[in-house]
Amino acid sequence: MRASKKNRAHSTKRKKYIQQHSASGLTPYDIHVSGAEGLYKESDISRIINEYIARAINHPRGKPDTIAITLEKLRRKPLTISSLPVKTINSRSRVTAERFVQKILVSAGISEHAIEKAFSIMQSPQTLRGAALVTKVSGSRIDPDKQRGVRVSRLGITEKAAGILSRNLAGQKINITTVKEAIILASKVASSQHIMAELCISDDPDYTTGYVSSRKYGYVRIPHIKRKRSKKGGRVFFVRENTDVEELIEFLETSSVIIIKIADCSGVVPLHEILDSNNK
Ligand code: WAQ
Ligand code: MG
Repeated sequence: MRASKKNRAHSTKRKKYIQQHSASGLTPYDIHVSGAEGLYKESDISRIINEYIARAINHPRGKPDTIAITLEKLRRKPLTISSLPVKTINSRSRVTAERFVQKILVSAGISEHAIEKAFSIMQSPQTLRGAALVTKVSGSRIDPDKQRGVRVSRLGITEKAAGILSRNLAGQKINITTVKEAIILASKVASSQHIMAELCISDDPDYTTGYVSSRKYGYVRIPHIKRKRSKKGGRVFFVRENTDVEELIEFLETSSVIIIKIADCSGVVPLHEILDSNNK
């Protein structure tokens, strides 16, 4: 599902674009409101579509004027993976949150320069619909469509694994869709050997917890990473310098991946314990 609304500041350019490209849906002059994707059984489709529509209509980023829904039959069996272990760091302000992000990313092999680049992409007033790909040392942005980014899709979780994940998250009082979907996405992303780490800040104005994830340290939740009421946010995937971009985008956007096994979910953990954990 993807929901958008017209950017009133660009209505003339938008009209022109539609005429020139005979586009009926999203143009570069629309504002991204919300999106969602998953792998589902046929018998669940109508329920999920209704849930997605309700979400799009009642989204805190505003009322969309276009909602597009695409359904697709899987052609191949999905690749099966484990979820990342989940932990929360005790950041109490934006300053400490950013410092923790910095420390974890540097320990995961990301350069200060690449981290600065990631923050500057997320500070931009135009939120992307997808994620930016930034090389881990030189900090270059390598995804081809700078207005869109790369949208991770074809990802899901089996019913059994979802039940276990919900139970684990409920133990930490964080069993909400936002967290579950983010863990599923981060786990697919981290399963790519091209990607060393991910930084995510929600674009929802009320949601101020973000995360840093990596195979090395798992999914680390970072409270207070953004100011309340800000609509800025985004995702950056830090990739190896010599990444084959086309191959990576193909994996993220079109290969189906499903979570069948759930890793630990711990509560609040101090930074040194996270840095000592080193899963792989
Ligand atoms: N693929 C790539 N990028 C995406 C995708 C996707 N499927 N979905 C969202 N993004 C990008 C896009 O730039 C959005 O602006 C940005 O991420 C934020 O998306 O454990 O809600 O859906 O408490 O607002 C983190 C949960 C929640 C932390 C993240 O992201 C926790 C969230 P949102
Ligand atoms: Mg959002």
